[in-house]
Amino acid sequence: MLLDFDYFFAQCEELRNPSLRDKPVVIGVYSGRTEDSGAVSTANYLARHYGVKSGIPLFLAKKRLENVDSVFLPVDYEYYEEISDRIMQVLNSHADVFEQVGVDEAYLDVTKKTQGSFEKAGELATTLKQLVKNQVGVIFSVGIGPNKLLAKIACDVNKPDGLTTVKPEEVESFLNPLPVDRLIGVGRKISQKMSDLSIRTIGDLSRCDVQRLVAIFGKTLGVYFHNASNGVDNEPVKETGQAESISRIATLKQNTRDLALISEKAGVLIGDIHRELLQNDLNYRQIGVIAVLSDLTIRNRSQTLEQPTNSVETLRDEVRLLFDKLLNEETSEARRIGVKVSQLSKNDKNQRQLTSYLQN
Ligand code: DCP
Ligand code: CA
Ligand code: CA
Repeated sequence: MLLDFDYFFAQCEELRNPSLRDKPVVIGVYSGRTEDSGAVSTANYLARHYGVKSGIPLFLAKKRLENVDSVFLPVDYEYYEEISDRIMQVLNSHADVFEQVGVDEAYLDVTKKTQGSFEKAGELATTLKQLVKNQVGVIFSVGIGPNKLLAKIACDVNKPDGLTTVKPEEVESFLNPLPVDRLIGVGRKISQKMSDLSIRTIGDLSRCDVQRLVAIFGKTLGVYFHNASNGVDNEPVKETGQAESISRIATLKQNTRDLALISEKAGVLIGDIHRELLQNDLNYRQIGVIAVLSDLTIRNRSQTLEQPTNSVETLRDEVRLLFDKLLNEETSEARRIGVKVSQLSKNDKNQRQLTSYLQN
């Protein structure tokens, strides 16, 4: 699911000053040149009724709100980030994988938590809306879909405070009637170009031959438009701030080819790595070792497991095998050795907590 906070900067201002709620509120980035030079950062939905929206010049917003009891405020990023952090903290623990995007959006992969049920995902979204409203006071919209692309588009179709679910069997009928510019990457220029080719809806685009799209837009964009218009997107939700890997390296007391000595040193590094995995609730799937040889050349070996794990025994066994292999394939002594785990993923133990939470 994708969560996008509604009219975010303006909503933050309403939060600290509730008397703004029944007035059009415009947040401006003032360039300082003249009193009204600059652009609208965002506006609340009341102001949007008057045609005020992100990106338009402030003087135009003033004109559109002439004779209306409205409020213009300068951006206060620090405050908005503080609110954003509080919301993200509430959301973070409720996903298998949590990915913050910018200040006011987050993707939550909830596939495992909901056992793949779109109904349960909908219930979870409702719960999260309630939690954030109670704990922070902010409303947001949610899109739920079989992938990031659909979650994002679904989120945009009903705002503010929306909740839109697109199940796999609904993808086609959901996407087809939408205008092409709902797809990320279709801006004014491209949408004009498509319109010249009589491609106006996502359905029109999906019926285009992929070779033709590649010929017109180039390989990357052409293939992307083809896939996106057909609802195909394989981008995984990536844990925010999660390290790609955890590694440790150390210098041996003396240069050696003795597997026992190397394994002993590696054991210390493995202990450190394992502690960090546990602290961050992470599993690893790939194990790598590195050796800096006596002539200072560097050698690597790695192994990918069938399943992610956080087992320290597996790590120890695999590291020993990898160093054994490396030594057998080299003639020099090792001078420094390193151990690395990668393909990290969140451990599932929150799953049970959430299931019981939903049942209570
Ligand atoms: N923003 C900005 N300038 C833009 C677009 C956005 O400064 N041209 C800022 C202000 C927004 C925030 O980024 O509050 C989030 O952008 P969104 O596009 O999500 O817009 P809003 O949250 O304001 O509105 P919506 O309810 O449509 O999500
Ligand atoms: Ca938003
Ligand atoms: Ca946004």
